[in-house]
Amino acid sequence: MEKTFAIIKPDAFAAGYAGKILARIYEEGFKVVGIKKLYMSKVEAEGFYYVHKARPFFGELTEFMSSGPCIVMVLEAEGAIKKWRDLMGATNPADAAEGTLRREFGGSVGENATHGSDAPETAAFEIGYFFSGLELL
Ligand code: 3AN
Repeated sequence: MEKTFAIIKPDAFAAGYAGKILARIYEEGFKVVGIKKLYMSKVEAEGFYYVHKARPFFGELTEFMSSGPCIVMVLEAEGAIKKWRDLMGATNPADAAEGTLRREFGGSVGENATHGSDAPETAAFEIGYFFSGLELL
């Protein structure tokens, strides 16, 4: 079993899509090992996205991620990292396949409803950034 880290981003949370996204998560067979709502500060968002700090959209991205509450989760399944990224769809909702979360709930490449880890090392970092071991029992 593999774990991945996921976010229902501020755009999707504010629009009231959290329930529908969680329903999809359960329908697809993920186990929700950790879940909480939080309102990230700019500094916390910058720490989370530090790998993107040289990218031109870093300021926009961290402003957006600290613009409102979100839901952070740890999801478990066989091949959870790829499985969750497949369910999310392409980064740009306009390119995302029919039936994916970003296609259904995303508005733009920046405000694209969900986040998911892209590799085992990033999943380990991202899970540890937001969750303690005790929260994942
Ligand atoms: P993904 O989240 O699909 O792995 P990345 O790693 O390329 O995509 O980008 C990280 C996050 O940065 C994305 N989720 C997206 O919200 C944001 N992002 C990517 N490209 C842009 C862009 N051109 N303008 C604004 N935000 C972007």
